[in-house]
Amino acid sequence: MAKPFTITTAISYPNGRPHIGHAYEAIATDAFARFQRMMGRDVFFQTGTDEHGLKMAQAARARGIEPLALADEMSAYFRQMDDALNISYDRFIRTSEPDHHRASQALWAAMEANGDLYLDRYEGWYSIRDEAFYDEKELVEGEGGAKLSPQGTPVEWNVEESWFFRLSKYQQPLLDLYASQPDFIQPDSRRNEIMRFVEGGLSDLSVSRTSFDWGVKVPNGDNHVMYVWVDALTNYLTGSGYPDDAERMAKYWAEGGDILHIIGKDIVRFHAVYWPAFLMSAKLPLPSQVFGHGFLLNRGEKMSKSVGNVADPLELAERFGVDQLRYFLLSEVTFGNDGSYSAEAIVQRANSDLANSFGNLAQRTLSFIAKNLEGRLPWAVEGSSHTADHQLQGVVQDACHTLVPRELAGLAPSTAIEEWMRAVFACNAYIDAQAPWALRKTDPERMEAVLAVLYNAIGQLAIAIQPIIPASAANLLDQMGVPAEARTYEGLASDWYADLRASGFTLSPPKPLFPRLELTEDEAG
Ligand code: ME8
Repeated sequence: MAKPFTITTAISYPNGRPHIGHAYEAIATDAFARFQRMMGRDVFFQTGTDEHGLKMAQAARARGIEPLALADEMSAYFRQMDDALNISYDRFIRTSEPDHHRASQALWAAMEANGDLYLDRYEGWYSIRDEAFYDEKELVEGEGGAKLSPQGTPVEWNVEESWFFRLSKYQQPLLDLYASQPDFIQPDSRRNEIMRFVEGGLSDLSVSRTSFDWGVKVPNGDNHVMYVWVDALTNYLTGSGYPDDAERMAKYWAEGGDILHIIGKDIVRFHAVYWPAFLMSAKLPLPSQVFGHGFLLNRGEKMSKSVGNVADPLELAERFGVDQLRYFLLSEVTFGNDGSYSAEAIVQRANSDLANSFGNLAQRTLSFIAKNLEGRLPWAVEGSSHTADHQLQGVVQDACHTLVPRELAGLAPSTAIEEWMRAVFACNAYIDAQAPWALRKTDPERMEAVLAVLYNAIGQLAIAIQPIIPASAANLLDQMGVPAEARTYEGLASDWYADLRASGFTLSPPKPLFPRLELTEDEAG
C-alpha cells in the first residue's frame, strides 16, 4: 500500500466572498493533491472555512445578522468557487461543525493535561483584522502616530482574563524541530524569518477570550471561548479523525506521515510556531511541511476593497476558462514568490501555450488522423530507425515520466509546466519537420509511423498535465480513447497505445480544446 498523503489549504475567513488569492491557494493545492493521486497515493485533501472569532462577529454585526448566518452565506460561496474551479477536495470543513468543536475541545484538554494552560490576565495589543496578538516591540507607526501591526493593520489595547498557553516552554523544541527537519518550513526565506522570530524569544500566548462568545467553548471554562487560531488550526486534526477515529488518524495524521500544509506567507507564524507547539503539547504527530506561498497582486498592486481591484475568481474563470485560469496562475507565478495577474497576461499565456502550442498540436494531429485514416489509429513501427522519432520519444518521456513529476513533487508547478512546454514545442517542431501531409502521397507508411509517434506523445503530454488542467486533459484523453487506467504515472508507462489500437478504437474528428481568447478594449486598458 502506498503511503497516505494529507494535504490542506488554509481555511478562509468567510467574512466576505472569496477573492483570487483564495482561488490561487486552492488551485495550487489541488494540483499537488491530484499529482499525488496520480502517483497512486491515498490522498486526503481538506479545505474549508474558518468561521469563529471577532472578525466574523464584527462583520456579522455590521450587517445586522448572526455570525452563523454570515458564515452559512459566505461559506457557500467558497465551496461554490472550489467546485467551479474543479478543486478535488475530500472534505470541505466548516469550523462551526460539531465534530470540529469536539476535536478543538479534545486538543485543549490534552494541552491542559500536559500542564500547558493557565489562567491569568491578558494585557496587550490585538489586531482584529489579523486575529493576532502582537508584542509592543513588533508594532510600527502609522499615519498620525497610530500604532499598527507589522502587517499594517490597526491594533487595540486589550485587557481581560484569559487562558494562556505556555508557548515559551516550546522555544527550544521548536528550534530543534527546524534544525532537524530543514524542510519543515518552506521556502527558505520564510524559514529564516520564523527562525529569527523564535530565536528572539517566545511569550506565552493568550488562548481564550471572554469579551464575546462566537467561538468554541473552553471545556469547563465558564464564559471563555477559544482564541480563534486555536480552533482554526485544529481543523486539520478534525478532518483526520481526531479524537475518536484512531484508524483514520493512523492513516492521515501519523508519526512520520506526509502531512503538507499549503498556506499564504502572512500566516506562516501560526502554522510553523503555534501549531507544532500545540501538537507537541498534546503529544500528537507534527505535520511534515508548512509551505508559505506568495501573494497575488493585481497588476503589481495589493488588492483591496477600497481600491476596488479585488478580482472575483468566478468571473475570471467564466471569462477566460477554468483551465486557462489554473494554467495561468500555476505557470506565471513561481510558487513561493509573489505574482501578478492581469487580463492581458492571462490571455497571452492561454493563447500562446494552450491554444497555439498544445491545443494546435492536438488539433492538427488528431484531425489529420480522423480525416486521412478515417479515424483508424496509425501503425506504430516497432523500433523505428529514424533518429527524429527516438529523439522526440526521449524528450516526451523524460518530460512526462521524470521532469514534470519531479517538479510537482517538489512543489514547483511553474517549472513542471516549463518542462512540459519544452516537450510540446519539440512535438510541434517534429510535426513541422516530418510533414505528414507531404508523406501522405510519397510515403504513407512513414506517415503512419510519424502519426503514431505523435499520438503517443500527445497522450502522454495530456496524462502528465492532468493535475494542472484536469478538465481539458480529461476531455482530450476521452476523445483519444485513452483508458482511465493509463491516466496515472504507472499507466503512463504501460503500452496503452497498442491496447487501444488492438481494441479497434476509432477516432472522431476532434473538438477544439482551447478557444483563442481576445482582449476587450476595457481589459487591454
Ligand atoms: O488567514 N494572494 O484566512 P484568509 C495569495 N482563516 N494568497 C492570499 C491572498 C493573496 N492576495 N490573500 C490571502 C486566514 N491569501 C485564516 C487561516 S488556517 C488554519 C486559518 C491566503 O481568508 C492567505 O495567506 O485571510 C491564507 O493562506 C488564505 O488565503 C486564507 O486567507
